[in-house]
Amino acid sequence: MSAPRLTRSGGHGRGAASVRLLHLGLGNFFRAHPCWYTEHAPDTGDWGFAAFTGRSSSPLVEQLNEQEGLYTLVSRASGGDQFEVLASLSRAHVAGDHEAWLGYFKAAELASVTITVTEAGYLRGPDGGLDMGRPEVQADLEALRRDPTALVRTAPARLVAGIAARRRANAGPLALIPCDNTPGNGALAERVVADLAESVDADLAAWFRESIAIVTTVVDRITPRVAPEDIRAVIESTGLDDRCPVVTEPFHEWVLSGGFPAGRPRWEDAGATFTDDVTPFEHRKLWLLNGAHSLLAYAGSIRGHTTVAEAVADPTCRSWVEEWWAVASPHLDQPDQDVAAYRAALLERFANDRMRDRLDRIAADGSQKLPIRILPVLRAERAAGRVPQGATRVLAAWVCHLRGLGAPVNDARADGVLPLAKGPLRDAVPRVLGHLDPVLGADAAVVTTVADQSEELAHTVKG
Ligand code: CS2
Repeated sequence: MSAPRLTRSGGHGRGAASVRLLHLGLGNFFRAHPCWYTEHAPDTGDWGFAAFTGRSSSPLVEQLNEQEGLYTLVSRASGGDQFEVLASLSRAHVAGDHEAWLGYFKAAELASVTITVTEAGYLRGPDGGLDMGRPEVQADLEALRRDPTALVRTAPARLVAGIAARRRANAGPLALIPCDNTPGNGALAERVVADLAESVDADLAAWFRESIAIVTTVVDRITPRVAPEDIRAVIESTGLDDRCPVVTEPFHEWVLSGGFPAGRPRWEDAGATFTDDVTPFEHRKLWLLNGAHSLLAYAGSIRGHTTVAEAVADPTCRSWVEEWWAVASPHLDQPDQDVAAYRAALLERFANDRMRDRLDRIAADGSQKLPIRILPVLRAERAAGRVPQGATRVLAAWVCHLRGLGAPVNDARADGVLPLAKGPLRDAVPRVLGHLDPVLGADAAVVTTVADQSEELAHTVKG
């Protein structure tokens, strides 16, 4: 007999809570993290999510709605899996359901909007503000000026459209909670939304500043892509046919700073940390976890590995991770023993070989990731007169990746960056580094070290 489909009406999970939380960027991370924290808050029954993808059609949205928002979270430890049905997602929508999007904003019960659109989704220009020169931003701006309820496509415009709808409905304040893995994500989201709101209507921008509380967060939970065998494992273990499970690690961290004028679930009782300043947590996570991830993604895939666990089991890659951590750790504002414990825990997380977290997932969008994961430490080291080999090696591995070694290039800025990496290595390195930061591209000591390490890395592979 075939397994019954996972659905609320089939008696699984619990009833859908009314929607008081809205999410932009429905994907695996959202389902493994904000949904998990909401599920584990003691008042979970009062807090349902409605979540939207950025796409006009999405098999995931269809599957989730067939399952009435339910899905299985597989928490994958090195010793075994735990299966849990999460029920905090009440409704899933495609991007084109714009009326529904505006409808949620108009409802006074809506308390928070969480966002995961990746750094690239904020469409920032070189000055950190919204890049008004992009055709898609211009198209959305014109549409909003013509009709604030018109269908718009970019994340900043969708947020502005929602905020305008809330203002017209006089539905009161709410919190905007970006959960993207980028420093100062609150200020970043605030800036691009304010820039667009200002261009649409100065009164709207003023209302946004008064009424929308901005929350800054640090999020952490490694969430690999789901493989077909994961779907089979869920059916075998739970006896339920779930077409869209999520696999994640047991570890999770959420640090938040900001106000919640319309209330929020008791996420602290699920383990979230509320603080005045997320910066120390942010640096620790972005530099130690994500910096090492990027190093493994490029250097590890060049050395023939497919997953993080395989790469970190390679003594050469592992020594490069330790070398990067030795450079980065003294710049953290935390007691040495805490940093040491965090590093030890990270090694265990990376070594979890049941996760199959693919390096090509992490290799994507290096042009966006390296400036926040590696460059702050590299700049601090240069200011102290040092050329930190542990940091330059990550850049060297990225240069090799752009030159065709290891994981395939998949980068939002590929058109700009790939041509720079072509040609003789010693000409390419200053161009690529200059794209990340003109000062670096002109720094002879860094350029020479990166070029030497790139040669060494390419040679290790051939040798
Ligand atoms: C990874 C992150 O994609 C990447 O570059 O480093 O997705 C990482 O798995 C998460 O930040 C973990 O919280």
